[in-house]
Amino acid sequence: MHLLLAAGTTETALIDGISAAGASPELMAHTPSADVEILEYGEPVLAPVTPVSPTGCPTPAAVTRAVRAVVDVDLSVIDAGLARPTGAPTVGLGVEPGTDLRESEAVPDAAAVYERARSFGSSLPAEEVVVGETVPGGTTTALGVLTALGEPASVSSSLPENPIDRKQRVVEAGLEASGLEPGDCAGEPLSAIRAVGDPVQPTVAGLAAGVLDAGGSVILGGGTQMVAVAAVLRHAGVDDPISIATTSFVAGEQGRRLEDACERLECDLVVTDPGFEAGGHVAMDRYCAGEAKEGVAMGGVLSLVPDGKMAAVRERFVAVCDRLGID
Ligand code: AAM
Repeated sequence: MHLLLAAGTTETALIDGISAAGASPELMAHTPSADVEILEYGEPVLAPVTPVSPTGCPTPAAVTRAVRAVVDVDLSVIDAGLARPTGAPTVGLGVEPGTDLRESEAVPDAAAVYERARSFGSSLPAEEVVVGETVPGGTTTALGVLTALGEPASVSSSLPENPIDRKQRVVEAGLEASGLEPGDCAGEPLSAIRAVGDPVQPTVAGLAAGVLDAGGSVILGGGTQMVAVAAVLRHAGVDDPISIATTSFVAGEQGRRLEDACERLECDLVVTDPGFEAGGHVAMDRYCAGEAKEGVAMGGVLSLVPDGKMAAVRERFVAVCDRLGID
């Protein structure tokens, strides 16, 4: 199995109270760079911090790293607009960080990014891939794109209390700054991303479309951000089978809305519970309390864990947390 992880940034994450994918807004710029180092090496190398929420919940990258110790998963990281250096090897597709979605254009070159990612995806050996993301603020830009496309828009959050009203106000401001009404971008998904999305979205959608073009199959590893990517693909006319694999934390929070979205977009939905309530570790307790929930392909790779191996994943997760100094 091959994991394609798109790592990027959007200035949308700097909006007060919108994200917990980092201990502070300044540190959030490092989160994707550190996440991919944790996937590659088990700890940050060039990045100055381990991504934790303001209350100390470790990044889902730690879970994905733990799964990689149990299940064979090749990794390619695609630079989808990193704002800070990373010591992990990355594929460069010339993707720039995204601007605050309240600007008139959040991702000016969304269409070109999609095409470059699609071309890269189609050049890979045809196989089953998991495509994942790390982009703080990504659930807000997911709300933006779903709204611009006129899709029912329900998104999750890295915070235990989803600041959904705040996100809706941000998206309203973004649509207004772009001269758009909800639904105006139906059938034009790259215009939706250009106006109110983030650079990881056209990268993930393009990679998925390319892999499908080449005869491979795609698991979108993530929660509501991947619902937005699936909507982008469907509005772009991609009609191949797609599945979304997420965690029980997102599924539990979203309930029927997630199932309805997947039905509407004709995506299979796979939900995996890592059994963290049995863990007895502070990091697992935080996930059970609704922090972080998903990200960095956590749900995607958890779906690959064979029956009977989840206890081994939890053990490895504790070891990863120890190495990251989380106890
Ligand atoms: C990625 N790295 C993370 C993290 N994510 N490190 C710590 N906590 C997380 N939750 P929001 O829109 O609330 O910012 O949530 C989306 C982000 O949370 C994404 O970056 C996702 O990969 C996850």
